[in-house]
Amino acid sequence: MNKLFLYIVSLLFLFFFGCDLISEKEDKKDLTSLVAILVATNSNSANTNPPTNLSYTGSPFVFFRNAPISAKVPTAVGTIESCQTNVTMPTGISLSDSCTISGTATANKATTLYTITATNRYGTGSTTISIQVKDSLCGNGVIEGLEVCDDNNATNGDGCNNTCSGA
Ligand SMILES: [Ca+2]
Repeated sequence: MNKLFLYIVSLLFLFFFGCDLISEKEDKKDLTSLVAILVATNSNSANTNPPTNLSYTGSPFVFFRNAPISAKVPTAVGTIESCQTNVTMPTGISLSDSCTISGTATANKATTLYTITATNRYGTGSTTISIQVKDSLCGNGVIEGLEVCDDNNATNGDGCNNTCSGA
């Protein structure tokens, strides 16, 4: 009788202890899921930043008339949803909703400061850049705008022609 009782108690003990082990495993699974959710939520919180630290590499910019520019893509901490400039961009140059500056300037314009303001639902961020639009000068020794070559002079037949468009 005692042996049977002990046997039953042992079985019950094993049963509950076993269940506890399984449920502990489940708890660990839940904890892992919870951690994953927390990490995901935390990384999403980066997207709740206003677009601060807005910055362009290369300012002050000098654009050459009639030469397409390489797109100027800014960096910012938060996502940029819309963009504005306090002064109209040079003719032919556009500012996209993501604050990318691109296009081909078609008219010269003296050096001008532009305050670019990026906006999203959480706030704004601004930076000031300088842009000048001018003609390239053939014969100054610097390859500018649409020039193919520039040999420091405007003499034909000496390797670079007088329009700097070739030999
Ligand atoms: Ca030149």
